[in-house]
Amino acid sequence: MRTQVGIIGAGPAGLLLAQLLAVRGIDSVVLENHSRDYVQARIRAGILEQGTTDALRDAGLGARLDREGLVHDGLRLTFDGEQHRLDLRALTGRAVTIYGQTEVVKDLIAARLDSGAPLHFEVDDVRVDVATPAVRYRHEGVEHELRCDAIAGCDGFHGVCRAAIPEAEVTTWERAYPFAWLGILADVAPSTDELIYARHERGFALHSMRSRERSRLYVQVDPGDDVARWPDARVWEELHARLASDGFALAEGPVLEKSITPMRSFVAAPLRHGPLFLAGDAAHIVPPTGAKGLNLAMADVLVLADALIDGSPAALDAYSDRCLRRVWRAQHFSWWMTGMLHVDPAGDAYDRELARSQLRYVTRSRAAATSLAENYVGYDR
Ligand code: RFL
Ligand code: PHB
Repeated sequence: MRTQVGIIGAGPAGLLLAQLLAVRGIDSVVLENHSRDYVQARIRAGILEQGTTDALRDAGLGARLDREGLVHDGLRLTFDGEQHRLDLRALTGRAVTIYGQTEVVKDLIAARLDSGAPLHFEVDDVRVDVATPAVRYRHEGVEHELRCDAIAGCDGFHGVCRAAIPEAEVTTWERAYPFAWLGILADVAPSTDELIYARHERGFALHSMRSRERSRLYVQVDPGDDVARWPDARVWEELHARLASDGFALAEGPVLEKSITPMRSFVAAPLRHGPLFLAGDAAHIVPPTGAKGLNLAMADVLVLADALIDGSPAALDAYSDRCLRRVWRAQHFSWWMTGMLHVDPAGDAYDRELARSQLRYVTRSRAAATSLAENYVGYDR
């Protein structure tokens, strides 16, 4: 078998890349090791930057997004029992859109399958051969070899592509955090019209949503914590305490899903090794506090699609550095938001006062608010 671009991973990065290439007449094969149902049900990101929604529309995927996406012109910060509003639109001219990653992935998979272009689920034992270049894998018990001009490693943080690059040729940077997020999806209308990020002495909390009927909420927990120790009543009790502010009332509802996500920052560079290009979580991850992971993955493949379509050595060479500028800005922003909003269990009173001072600053100074806002809506210069 032969194709122009072998794409490993049917997450947002791999699927959008396939779509962008198809629109421009470049053929690809997408290989995914999980099932379609599993990939479509994985609850993750919820916030799309304007650059991401524009890209989805340009790729012909705007119809349901425009019908069901909720445009948010602002966000809320709650600390010391007070809620403050940041007007993203007034500060930056831009907004963000609530549209779940599950929905993005469903739309992309439907578009791919409707077009008849190859997307194979439940493939096993994917091996990357950079020298040939080729991807070898097993599907329904049969061995396959896929020869390609380029390989796109869109297989997430735990994929095989990054590991296919010799260790001596990659540099990595990493930061672990002394906390994790416990997230719930609740069958109840959101108690707020915009996201609330809260810092409380008991830890961080976030009130997000998936639609006008479904709420998505998170609380900071210990990294080694277990969902079994978090019955619904305990989760709601923490959310009530941490999100509390004058005039705010949190409505409870049936919990449909509950899971714990560890938090980490990570970058591997360069993003290119010969014909192999890493994109999205395969190359970099951020803690979710800045809502950047999905948007970075989409931004990478927009650059990669252009480079592959151009095909010149200069364009392909420029891919890594072009992406890394944005990636490092998002690394800093996500690390900074995380530090400001979480409570470090090993931190002291000095750390607490620094975080409170920073929060007062971003809610009172237009300059500081603008800095937060322009990073939140997506900064690409
Ligand atoms: P993905 O989504 O991990 O997709 C990789 C795909 O590759 C498959 N795969 C393989 N396929 C074939 N062979 C192999 N050997 C393979 N190994 C793996 C996997 O099954 C999978 O289908 O990476 P991608 O495409 O780079 O997308 C990245 C995003 O998923 C991620 O950055 C975001 O979800 C992060 N994130 C958020 N990002 C935002 O922009 N805004 C948010 O609000 C936001 N909230 C979040 C988040 C991530 C979270 N979790 C659970 C980590 C909230 C949470 C709780
Ligand atoms: C979400 O809705 O899942 C979400 C929103 C904002 C974040 C992280 C996650 O910063």
